[in-house]
Amino acid sequence: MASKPPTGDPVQDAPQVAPPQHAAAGLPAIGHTLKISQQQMGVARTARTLLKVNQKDGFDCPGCAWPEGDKRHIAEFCENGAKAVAEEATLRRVTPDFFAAHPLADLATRSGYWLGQQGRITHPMYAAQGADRYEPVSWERAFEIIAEELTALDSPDEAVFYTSGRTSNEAAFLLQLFAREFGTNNLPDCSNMCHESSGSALTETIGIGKGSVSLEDLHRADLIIVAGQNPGTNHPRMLSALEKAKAAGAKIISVNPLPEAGLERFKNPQTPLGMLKGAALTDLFLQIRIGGDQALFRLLNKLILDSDGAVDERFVRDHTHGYEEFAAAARAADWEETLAATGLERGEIERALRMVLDSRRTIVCWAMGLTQHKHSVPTIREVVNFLLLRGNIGRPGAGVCPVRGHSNVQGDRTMGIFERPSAAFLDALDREFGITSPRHHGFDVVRAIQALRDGKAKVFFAMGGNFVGATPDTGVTEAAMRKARLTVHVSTKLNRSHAVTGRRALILPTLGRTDKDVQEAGKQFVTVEDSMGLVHASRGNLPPASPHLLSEPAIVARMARAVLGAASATPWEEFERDYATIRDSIARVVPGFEDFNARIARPGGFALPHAPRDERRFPTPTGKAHFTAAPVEYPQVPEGRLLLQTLRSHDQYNTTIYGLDDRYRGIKGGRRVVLVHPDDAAVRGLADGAYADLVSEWTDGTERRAAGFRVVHYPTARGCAAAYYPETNVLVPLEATADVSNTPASKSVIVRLEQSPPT
Ligand SMILES: Nc1nc2c(c(=O)[nH]1)N[C@H]1C(S)=C(S)[C@@H](COP(=O)(O)OP(=O)(O)OC[C@H]3O[C@@H](n4cnc5c(=O)[nH]c(N)nc54)[C@H](O)[C@@H]3O)O[C@H]1N2
Ligand SMILES: Nc1nc2c(c(=O)[nH]1)N[C@H]1C(S)=C(S)[C@@H](COP(=O)(O)OP(=O)(O)OC[C@H]3O[C@@H](n4cnc5c(=O)[nH]c(N)nc54)[C@H](O)[C@@H]3O)O[C@H]1N2
Ligand SMILES: [Mo]
Repeated sequence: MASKPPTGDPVQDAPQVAPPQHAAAGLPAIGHTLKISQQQMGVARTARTLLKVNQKDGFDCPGCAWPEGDKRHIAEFCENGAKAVAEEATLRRVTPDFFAAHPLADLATRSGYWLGQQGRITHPMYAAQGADRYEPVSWERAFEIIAEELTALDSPDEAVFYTSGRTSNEAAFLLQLFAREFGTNNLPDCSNMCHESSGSALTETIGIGKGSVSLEDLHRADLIIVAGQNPGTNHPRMLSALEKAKAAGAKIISVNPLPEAGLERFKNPQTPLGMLKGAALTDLFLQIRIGGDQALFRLLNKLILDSDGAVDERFVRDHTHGYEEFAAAARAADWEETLAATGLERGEIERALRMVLDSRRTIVCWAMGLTQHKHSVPTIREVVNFLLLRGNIGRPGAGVCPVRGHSNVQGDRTMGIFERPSAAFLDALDREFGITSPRHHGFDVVRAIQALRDGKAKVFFAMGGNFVGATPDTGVTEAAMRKARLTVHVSTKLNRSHAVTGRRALILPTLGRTDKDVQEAGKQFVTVEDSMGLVHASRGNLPPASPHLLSEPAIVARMARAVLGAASATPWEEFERDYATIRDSIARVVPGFEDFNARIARPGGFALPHAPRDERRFPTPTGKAHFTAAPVEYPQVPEGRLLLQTLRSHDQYNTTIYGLDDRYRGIKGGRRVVLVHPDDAAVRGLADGAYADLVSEWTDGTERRAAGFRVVHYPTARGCAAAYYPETNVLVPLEATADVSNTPASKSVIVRLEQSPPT
């Protein structure tokens, strides 16, 4: 049997602190996996479900987007994947009785942890204007309400359709089609807060916004640089790939303000020796200051240029553009400035350079530590410069590896979930469906919040996710959302976004990855694309959490019929009846999906084309890869302030909180902690265990406060601090975004710490 969810709230947040660990996975990980799984699912369901994760006949893990190798283990999942599965396959239920007992005002006082722990939502629910709680509503009525509000708008651009990255290709394709047929490109998605900076930088420089390496490339690399990423927690299966690469002789450089346990040593739970000893992963740890990466790569580029024979001149000549201008800028890189920006020592950078020059095949992997800064796009462009210099794109064992977050965030974008779609994509869509898609760009996440705030957007629809929980400037965002005429959330579980609603609000409960999906034409499967561009099928096998759930494709199809009515010639009914018909349309609209249904039937799926990787062809306007030469930037932190990064603990999936521990960092039983270097804490008179408010200071003179954080003396880089998201979203100003990509700069928030009495 599963155990009962927690009842008391606020859940006691009383962090206990031990020294950080130096290895990831191993036996404690297995024990923790089974404990959490059994609390949610009971013993039998745990076994039945976990054995299907990432198998060729099973479902895609709803955790991260790391690819599966071709040879699969019986247990092809990790501790955190298992937790993601347990969250979804839980036996706990949120029924209409629950909503009767918990008015909206009550839900609004609950923590995200408490809300999520209540279980799967079983019925469509509606909060009418002025109502104090949600009540059950029929699906027909729910779609009527959406149609009423959408058709009453002055312009289709007053509606916003958000997507979180778990949505299948099929559902994503239908949602963007519906939005465009309705008349708007307002399709913000979680990617806007995540890898948008990578997409922007890569599209401009190599012509495609996706990573260029496969798992085999990682296994073959001489040098892997992991910058701004914590795979031990967020992509645990990546550690197996790093272990394999090391066994074949690769070297690893970690670039991070924090010493992350997973990158230090990995105890592979799938091999007996691994369990016992574990493999050391990192050869060189560069403990960089937050935001110092562009300066680091710029200097490395100068040093490469200065080293005889280090530049791959033939590649540069035949395949690149803009070299001279870039080289001039790189030659001007300055040691002193770089040391100040990075906080590193000269000897460390020289060691890194030797490893770079010794490597014939180099891969750079990165995640949020590189993408969520004001200067993230130029930072990632500098990484591209670094790889181009030595010809490290478009050959085996080398390339760019942005490691994606949500399990289908990359696929959703491929399917057209994008506020700035290309004309070619829209032309193909219009041809297939006989529609005229709008050509003007739509709102991304931050612009959608601004539009809601300013009364320019009035209906908000979310395909999954937790919009108000995940976005910056919580106070501003929640007020903006409350101004909407209607908010609609297609969800599996409760979260903050269900408590902070527009005047009318709907919750549409849906099937998850683990649920069996049966439509008129029989049992259905969906497809997803992983971080390396492999597309494969995902089949749930559990009886759905409730008989009243609809699948995501069914919800979009029915919404479209209710809103567009007879005016639409799109076969929405057929799409709902048989998802293979959706794939037939995708095959005609999206390049790389030709013959989709036949190719997806092969076990393991297929790889999407990637011109730089496959043929060393760069689909940029010049047909070449572009060197770029932006000025070097790094955060300027005023005297007495710290640079705060907002990151994930080991027991959370974005805004879904599995538990209150962060095992590898030695934190237990609480999330309101701030990690500070002991010397920085001492200067402020903050003992380990003291409590402080975090006060962010923005350039317009405004301040934002998050109160009552336990100070933890921690070996982070000097001048830097770290605390968990989403609790710290309140500190990130809506206008603090990355240049070009407009991604919230949630990894570089200037804060001061004010000692506060313990709470
Ligand atoms: N279990 C679990 N898995 C997940 C998620 C989850 O929440 N839980 N989330 C998923 C999603 S959507 C995503 S996007 C990914 C996120 O995966 P990550 O990007 O690994 O997640 P974060 O916790 O944000 O960690 C950021 C890392 O970058 C480092 N860092 C911060 N600032 C800088 C900097 O300026 N320079 C450098 N070099 N490093 C820096 C931090 O110390 C930290 O190690 O994980 C995905 N997988
Ligand atoms: N300060 C700060 N803010 C950040 C970040 C950060 O590092 N720091 N990271 C950013 C990043 S990288 C991301 S990706 C975003 C994440 O933003 P989101 O994707 O919006 O947030 P999640 O917390 O992943 O969404 C969880 C909710 O998704 C719903 N859900 C789960 N599975 C399914 C499903 O199968 N179908 C449907 N319809 N719903 C489902 C559940 O109701 C659950 O409560 O947050 C961003 N915000
Ligand atoms: Mo993400």
